[in-house]
Amino acid sequence: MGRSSRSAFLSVAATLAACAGLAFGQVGPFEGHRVVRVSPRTPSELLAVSTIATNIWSCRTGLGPIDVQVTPQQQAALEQLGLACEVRIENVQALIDAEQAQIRAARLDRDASWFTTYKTLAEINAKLDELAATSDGLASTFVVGNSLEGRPVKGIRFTGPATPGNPRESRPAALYAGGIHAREWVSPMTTMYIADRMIEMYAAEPRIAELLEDVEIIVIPVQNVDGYEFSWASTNNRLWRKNRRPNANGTVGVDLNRNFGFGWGGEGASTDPGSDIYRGTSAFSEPETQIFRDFVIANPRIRTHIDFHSFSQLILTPWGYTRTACDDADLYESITADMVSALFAPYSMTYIAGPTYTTIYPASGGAHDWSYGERNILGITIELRDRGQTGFVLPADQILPTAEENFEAIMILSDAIRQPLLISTASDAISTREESEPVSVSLRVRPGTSTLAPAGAKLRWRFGSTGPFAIAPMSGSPVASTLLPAALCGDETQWYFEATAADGSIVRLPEGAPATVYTTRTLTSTAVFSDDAESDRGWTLSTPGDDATSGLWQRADPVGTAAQPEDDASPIGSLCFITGASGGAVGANDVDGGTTTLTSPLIDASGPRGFVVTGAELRCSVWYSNNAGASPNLDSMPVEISRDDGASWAQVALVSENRAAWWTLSVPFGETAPPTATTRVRFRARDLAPGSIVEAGVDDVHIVLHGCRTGDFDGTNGVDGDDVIAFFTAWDNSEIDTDYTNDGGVDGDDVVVFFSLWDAGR
Ligand code: 0X9
Ligand code: ZN
Repeated sequence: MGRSSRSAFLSVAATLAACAGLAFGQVGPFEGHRVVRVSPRTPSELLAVSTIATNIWSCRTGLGPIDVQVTPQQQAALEQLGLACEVRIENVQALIDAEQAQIRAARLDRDASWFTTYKTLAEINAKLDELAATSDGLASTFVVGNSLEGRPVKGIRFTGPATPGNPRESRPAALYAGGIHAREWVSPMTTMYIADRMIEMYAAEPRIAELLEDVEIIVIPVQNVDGYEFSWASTNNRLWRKNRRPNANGTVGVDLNRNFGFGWGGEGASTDPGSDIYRGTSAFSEPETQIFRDFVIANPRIRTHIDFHSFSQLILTPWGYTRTACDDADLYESITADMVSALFAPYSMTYIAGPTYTTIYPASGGAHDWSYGERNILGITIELRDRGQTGFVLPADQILPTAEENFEAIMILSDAIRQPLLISTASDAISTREESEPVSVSLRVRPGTSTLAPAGAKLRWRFGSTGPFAIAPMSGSPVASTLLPAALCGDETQWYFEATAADGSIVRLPEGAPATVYTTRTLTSTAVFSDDAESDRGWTLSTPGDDATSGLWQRADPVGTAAQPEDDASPIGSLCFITGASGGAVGANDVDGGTTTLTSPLIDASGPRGFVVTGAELRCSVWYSNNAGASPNLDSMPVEISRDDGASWAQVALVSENRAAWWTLSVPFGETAPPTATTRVRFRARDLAPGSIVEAGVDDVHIVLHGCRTGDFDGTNGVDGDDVIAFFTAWDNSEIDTDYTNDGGVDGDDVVVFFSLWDAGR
C-alpha cells in the first residue's frame, strides 16, 4: 500500500475507531430506530412531523409522502396525531452494523501474500523498514545490537498517536520475540505477522487502535540472525539451531536459549560444546543474549515477553530451571488459560499450557526464566505448530493460520498489561472446609498500570447467598492475607477479593465478582469405619465365582518383588491385604487366570445419631502393579460399593495406575443417596489379559462421612425437648454418637456443642 492511500486509510480509521469502537454486546445509537413514510396533509401536520421525528431522510420535504427516522415513541406520537406510518426500514442500526461488518470483512481480506512462504533475513529486514515507512508514525524500527558475525538484530515498535494525558513514552510495553533457534522458521514469520497486522489492520480492527492507545508493542523477529542465515544457505544445515560461535574444541554454536543469566548452568543444559543445548562458556557469553538483555534493561516499560519457538503447540511459563512453582503460578495459569481459548478459536488448534520444567522438560538459562526471574516481566515461551508431523519443516501453507491463531493469543496477553493491577489467588481456592474454623485466604497483587493503594486489598464475604458483603482488610505485600470467618457447619460462605489501585480503579477476583463469587461450604467429617488390617475384622478373601488360580487375596505381611511391596502401608504394624503375599520371581505369586475379590465386613455407614450426612468418602491405601509381563497395562482393579449387603454393587473407581508405591485412593460416594447401614466395599483384582503380571494391595481402609451435627438428636419432629432427653440418655451411657466435638471421646464439651445447636434450632 502506497503512502497516499495509507493516509486516507488512517483518516477512515479515526472515524471507524470512533463509531465502530463499540464493544461486543453494546448497542449502537440508532438501535430500534425506524424509517417510516408519513403523508402530512396540512402545514401544521408537517410542522408536527418535523418536530417529532429525529431526522428527515427525504430530500424533498413538503405536504405528501416523506420518509422520516423515528424512535418507537416518536412513531407512536405521530400515529396519535392520525398520521399513518408505513415502515420502510425496520432498524437503522442493524443496517449500519451490517455495513461496518462488511467494511471490516473486506479489509481482513487484505493481501497477505507475504506470508504464503518463508522469508530470508534480508526480506524480513526489508519488510520491517517498509512497515515503519508506511505506518504514518505508528511504527519505528531500531537495532537491538550486532550479532557475533556482525549482523544487526532489528526490531520494530508500535504505539498509537499521543493523546492529551497519554504520552507515548508512558505506556506499558509488550515484547514479542522470535528466531532464537535458527531452524524454527515459523517463529520469525509469526512475529512478523504480529508486526504487519498492527499496521495493516490498525484502521480495520478497532481493537488494534484501542490497544495501541494504551500499550507499546515491540517485535524482534530474528534474535539469532547468524544461525538463521546459516539455516537458509543451501549448502548448509536447514536444521541448525544454535548461534555461530566457534567453540574452543572446534565445534560451532551456543544454544542462546541456555545462555541467559538466570539459573544458568542448571538442569537441562549441556557443558558439551557440541551439544544442541550447549550453554556457552558463561551466562551471557554470547552477543545475541547480551544485546537482548541490554535492550530489555534499557526499556523498563516492558511488562510481558513472549519468545516464539516451534514446535509442539505449548504455552510454557517459568520456571524452566526448577520444578518449583513460580510466585505468579496462579496468574500465569489464568492468563494462559485465556490464551489457550483464544488460540483455539480460529482453527480449533489445541495448545497446552504449563510450567516449562514439568510441561516439556527441564531447561536452564532460557529467555523467559531470565525476563521473569531477573526483570519481573511476565515471560512466556510459545511453541508454535505443529505437533511433530512436520516439525521444524512446517509447510508454508500453515504460516498464516499459525500466525493468525497466535495473534489472538498476543491480544490476550497485551490486554493483560493494560490492567491497573493484576491479581491472582495465592491460596488454593477452598470449596469445602472442615470444621468451623476461620481459614486464611490470600491474594497476590502485581502492579499493572497502577499500584495497590494503601490498604487497598480487601476480602468481601457473606454467609449465605443474599445480603451485603462484609469487608475484611487484607495485609501484606505482594501477598495480602486475611481470615475468612468461621461459619456454622452446613453454611455456605460466599466471598471475593477486591483491590483498589492508587489511581482509584478497582479490580475484583473472581472475574465478574460480585455476580460470580467463591463459595465455601463448611462441613465436618466423622469416620464410621477404619481398618489398618492388623487384626481380623471379618473381611472375605474370596467370593463364589472368583476364578483366579493363584495370587489370591490374603491378609499378610508381603514379601517384596519388582511388582509388590515389601511393607504394608500403615505406619504401625506390618499387615495389609495383598494378592499372593509370597515373594520370589516377579510372576511367581501374582494374580493368574481370572479374578480374586476382597470384600469388607458389613459396615454401618448410616452415620451416628444427630449427624446429617451430605456425602461419604472411601479412603484407602492402594498398591497396584500391572506394567510387567507379556501384556502389560491391560488389566485394572474395579473398586465397588454395595448399599444392600452385597446384593448389588456399583463401581466407584477403576484402579489402573502403576505407581510401584502405596498411594491414597479417595473416592466420594453417597451424594445421590445417603450411605446405608448395610454397606460393603470390595476390590476385584483381575488377570484378564494373558501373560500380564497383576499385583494388588489394600490397607488403611476408612469410610468417612461428611455432614453436620444437629440439635435434632433423635432425628424426629425437628429440634424439640425429646432431643435433650435422647441426647442425655446416650451421653450418660458414653455412647460415641454424642461425641459432638469429634475428638473420639464423650465429655462435657460435647454437651456444650449439642446445646448450642439445639438452642439455635439447627
Ligand atoms: O528447549 C528449548 O529451548 C525450547 N524448546 S525448543 O524445542 N523450541 O528448542 C523450550 C524452551 C523453554 N523455555 C525456557 N526454558 N525459557
Ligand atoms: Zn526453540
